[in-house]
Amino acid sequence: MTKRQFHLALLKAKRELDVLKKQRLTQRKRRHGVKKIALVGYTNSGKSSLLNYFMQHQQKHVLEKDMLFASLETQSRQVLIGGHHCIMSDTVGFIQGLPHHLIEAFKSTLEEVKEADLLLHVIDSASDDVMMQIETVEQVLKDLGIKDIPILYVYNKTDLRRYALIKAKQPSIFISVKHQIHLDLLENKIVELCFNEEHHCFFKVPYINGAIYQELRHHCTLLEESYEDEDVIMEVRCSSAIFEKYQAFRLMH
Ligand SMILES: Nc1nc2c(ncn2[C@@H]2O[C@H](COP(=O)(O)OP(=O)(O)OP(=O)(O)O)[C@@H](O)[C@H]2O)c(=O)[nH]1
Ligand SMILES: [Mg+2]
Repeated sequence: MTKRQFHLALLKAKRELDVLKKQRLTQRKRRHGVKKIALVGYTNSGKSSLLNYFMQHQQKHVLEKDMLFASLETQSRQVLIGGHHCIMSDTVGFIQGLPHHLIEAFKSTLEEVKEADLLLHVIDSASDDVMMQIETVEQVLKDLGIKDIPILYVYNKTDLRRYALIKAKQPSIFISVKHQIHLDLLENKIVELCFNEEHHCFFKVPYINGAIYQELRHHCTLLEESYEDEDVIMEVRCSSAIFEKYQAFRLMH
C-alpha cells in the first residue's frame, strides 16, 4: 500500500466513523444484563473471523477481509458460548502510528470495550511484529483507562507457524479460526472465566452507583444484602470476570 492510498483509507475511515458513532449510541441503549465479551486486537489478527465462527449458525456475517481497517464499527452480536447467551462485540483493529487527528475517532468506537466483562485479545501469532502489535493494543487499552477487565490472550493463526516459539502472556490459548483448531478449548476457557462462580466475596456499592448495583445483581448469585447510610453491602458468589472488573467496589477483609 502506498502512502497516498494509506491516507485515503484513513480519510474514508474517518467519514464512516462519524456516521457509525450515532448508530452505536442507540444500539447501546437497548442492551444490558447479558455477559459482554469484546474482541480487541491489532488489525488483521482475526477478530471478525472469530465472531463469524461463533455466529456460524446464524444468518448475518461481519465483514472479514485481508485489508487494513476491514472492520470500522463495533458490531455486537448475540452468540451462544457453552450454552450461555453472550453479547460478543467485534471492534476496529488497532494499529501503530495512527495520525493524531484519527486517534480520538478510533477511541470513540471502543467505548463498548469499557463495558465488557471479558476481553479476548486476538493476536496474529504468525506476524513478525507480534510483540509490537501486542504492545500497541495494550497501550490503546491503557489510554482508554481499561485496567480491571480480565483479558484472555487468544493467539490465532497457529496453522501458519510453529507458535511454540512465542512466550505467551497469561491466561492464553492457541487457536486457528481458519482451521477450527482448539476453538472448543477457547469456548471452555471463556466459560471458565465468565460463568464459573468460584469467588465468594463482598461488594460495597454507593447508592449513587445504581447502574453498578444492577450489573452485580444481574451477574452474581446474591447471598445476602444489607443497607448502610450511603452504601449497599452485597455478599455474592461471582465469576473471575466480575471479581476483577468490579475490583474497585470489593470489600477487602
Ligand atoms: N491462516 C489463517 N488465517 C486466518 C486465521 N484467522 C483469520 N485469518 C485470516 O486473516 C485475515 C484477517 O481476518 P479478519 O477476521 O478480517 O481480521 P480482523 O482482526 O477482524 O481485522 P480488522 O477488522 O482489520 O481489525 C483474513 O484473511 C482471514 O481469513 C487463521 O486461523 N489462520
Ligand atoms: Mg475485523
